[in-house]
Amino acid sequence: NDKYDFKTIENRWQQRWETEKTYKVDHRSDAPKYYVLEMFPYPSGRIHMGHVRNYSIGDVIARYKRMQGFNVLHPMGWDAFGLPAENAAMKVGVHPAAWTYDNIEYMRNQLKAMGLSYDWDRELATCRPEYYRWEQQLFLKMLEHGLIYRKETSVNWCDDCQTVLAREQVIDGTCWRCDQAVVPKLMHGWFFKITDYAEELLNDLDTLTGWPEKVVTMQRNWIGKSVGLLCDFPIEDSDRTLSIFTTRPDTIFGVTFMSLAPEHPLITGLMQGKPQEQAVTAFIQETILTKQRATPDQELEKQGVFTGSYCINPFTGERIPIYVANFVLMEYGTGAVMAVPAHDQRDFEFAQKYGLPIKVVIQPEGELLEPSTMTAAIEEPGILVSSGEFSGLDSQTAQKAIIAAAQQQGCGRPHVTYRLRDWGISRQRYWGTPIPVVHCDRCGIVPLPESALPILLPGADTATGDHAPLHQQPEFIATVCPQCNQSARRETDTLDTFVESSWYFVRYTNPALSTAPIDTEAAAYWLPVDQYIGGVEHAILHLLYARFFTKMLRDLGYLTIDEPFSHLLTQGMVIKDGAKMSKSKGNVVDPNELIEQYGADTVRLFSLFAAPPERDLEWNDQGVEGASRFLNRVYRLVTGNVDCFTHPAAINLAALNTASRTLHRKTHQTIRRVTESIESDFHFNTAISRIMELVNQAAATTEEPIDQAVLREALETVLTLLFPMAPHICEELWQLAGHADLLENMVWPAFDSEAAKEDEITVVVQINGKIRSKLQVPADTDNQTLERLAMDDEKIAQLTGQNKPKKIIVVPKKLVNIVL
Ligand code: ANZ
Ligand code: ZN
Repeated sequence: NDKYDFKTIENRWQQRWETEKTYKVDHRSDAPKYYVLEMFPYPSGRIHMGHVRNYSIGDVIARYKRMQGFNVLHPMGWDAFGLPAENAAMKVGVHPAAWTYDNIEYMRNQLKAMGLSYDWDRELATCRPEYYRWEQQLFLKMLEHGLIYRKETSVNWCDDCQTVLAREQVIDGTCWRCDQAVVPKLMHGWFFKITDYAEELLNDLDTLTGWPEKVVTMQRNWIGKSVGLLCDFPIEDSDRTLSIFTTRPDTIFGVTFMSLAPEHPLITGLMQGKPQEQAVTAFIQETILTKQRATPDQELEKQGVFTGSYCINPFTGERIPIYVANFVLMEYGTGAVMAVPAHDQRDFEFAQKYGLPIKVVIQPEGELLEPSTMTAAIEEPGILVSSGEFSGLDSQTAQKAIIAAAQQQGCGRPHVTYRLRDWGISRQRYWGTPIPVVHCDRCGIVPLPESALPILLPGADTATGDHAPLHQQPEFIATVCPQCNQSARRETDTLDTFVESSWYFVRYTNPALSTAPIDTEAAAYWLPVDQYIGGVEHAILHLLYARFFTKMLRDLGYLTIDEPFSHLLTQGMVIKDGAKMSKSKGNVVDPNELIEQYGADTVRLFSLFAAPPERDLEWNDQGVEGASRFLNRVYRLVTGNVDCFTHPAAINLAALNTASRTLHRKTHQTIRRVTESIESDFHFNTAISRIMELVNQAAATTEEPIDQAVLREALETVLTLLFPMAPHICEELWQLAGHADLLENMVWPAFDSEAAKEDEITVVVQINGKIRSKLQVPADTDNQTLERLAMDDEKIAQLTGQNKPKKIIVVPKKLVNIVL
């Protein structure tokens, strides 16, 4: 009886999987396909417990589906561009490329030590020219199809470092590196027209029935569709109009002022020559600066200033003062708001602060609103008052009527707005995909021909030399215009790294293809991803961008699907001592040390057993010990009973003693329950509990001897069901048991429903202590069911008639006594 030597066992099988390329797959197959994908990691240095959990879940699904006869695509790669590499380069003085490739090397070995069933031939790293050159080609295709444009936006600029700073690099308004004050700077940037797809991205959320409802809702809110009225207010003493967007046209008679975004283009004209001009200019500068420094979700105190101009409400003819306000966004609607302080809380606070009138035009049921006593806006719909011909209508009817009236008067029209903005993809960084265009003084912006690709990142191939942002690299910049052959400048922006992760799952379907970005045939076979697994922190941006890319690639002729991921599993965090595991909290458990100490199978098993995948996993050291003890137990059980495997597998049911029948039943019940637990939301934790129960039963000492065929069936079942979770030990024991075939190639067992059925027992039914009937029921019938069955019994029903029982006493598995 040998000891469970996980090190030797795991090494042996990992080597074999590697040399035999066990998990290599091809799309030319008659088998049904299954594509399981875990969000690929950023090569930060080492894997952490979150990775372990994520990949263990994915690996169980991959192995389970393979055993069910699917042709399973399970790839792995590296989301390898990004800022941390540049930061590390600065901190420890290595080239970002060297840092990244070293990390990939190290982390790949860590993943291999976990025994994950990836098709390693498909491994990709987004920082390799073999990947990003195709991204550059897709960029050119999108440009050609009008899906990309350039516009000027304000960025955070450090004059000292001559660089654009990301939000997180601005600390209290100063540069994180040199402490210089950050200034706003207008700069041209590239944008993807994701808003062209806003409506489809919204509507198709309804088809994502395999996604967590929470994630669907987050996406819906992010897209943020609003339906309302676009209305023009004529500006006094001018031939121009001020256009506003409102979702509450029913409140238009309650407008008492206008609020413009500080960036609104009409402001200059409105304040010109007015005594307010200086104050307005100062306010605008101040506001733009504060906004830039605030974090995106920071709530700013409402502030504003009067421009000195008025416009006219087209419905009432009233003069409306025009203000500039810090809470109005230029990028939403028209950048101008008709303010209704009685019915909008922001406007209410603004009106109170600046002493502006409040006019009630919606009456909620039962109370009469009086502006002077209101403490907050009443935002609920109601009945219109003081609204001319529309008074008396309810909000909903009035909205339609007012939109129609505006249309008729020619001052407005129905309008739909989205919160979703176009996707700014320009980064002024080194470690990213160069954008393949040149700037020519004669020809303007000229896209490079495909034959010029890839535009290599300078110095990345040798991992030496300059890794400053490209706009600081004159040798990179100098080029010739492909159109006029005269000297020109290369674009120096690189792509947002979210672009790489928007289509990597497509490239996995044929990552080696050297003639096109996408193998349409392979993609048609493998896509969509059947199961995607990753952290909920990617619930909005990454998933939205990937969905956008899928639709866009479909329209460009590369794909035939509308949605990339049919099922999504967002796994919970790994926490320790009540907090997320992180370096800064100092509560990190290193997976490597655990694998060294306990083996990969134990670590996998623990991470699957400790919690259902969608919930947070609370780390505890005893849990790992427990998983280890269990695998040792399985090892002893199988090695101690190898003789049973020489016994023929056929079971002679009629000849079984009670103990053998019980084990046979338990085996089939376990197959049923484990399969159900996996099928229903991948609840591996309950699946593992069931397997543990079967192991207990198989190891239990019994009075009568266990039939050898039954024992063999039980042990083989344990190994087969446990294989997806702890593949090394199961495969090893399968071989020890003398099997010629690999467990790897076994089919997931089907359960025999006849065998899984509990034995029937007889339960006596009494009325007032006298036996009146008998029930034949499964032995595991619970008390409540027994009561119900007793009351429903024909004889009992006759005898009790209309009498309600005073009491029902149940003696489990024996009798039911009804007291009348
Ligand atoms: C008048 C009004 C009266 C409004 C009322 C609301 C309540 P959602 O639903 O999020 O789309 N708004 C429009 N453009 C804006 C901008 N650029 N920045 C800030 N606020 C803006 O919000 C639409 C409402 O937000 C619009 O309807 C407008 O205020 C405001 F009792 O118009 B409402
Ligand atoms: Zn030119």
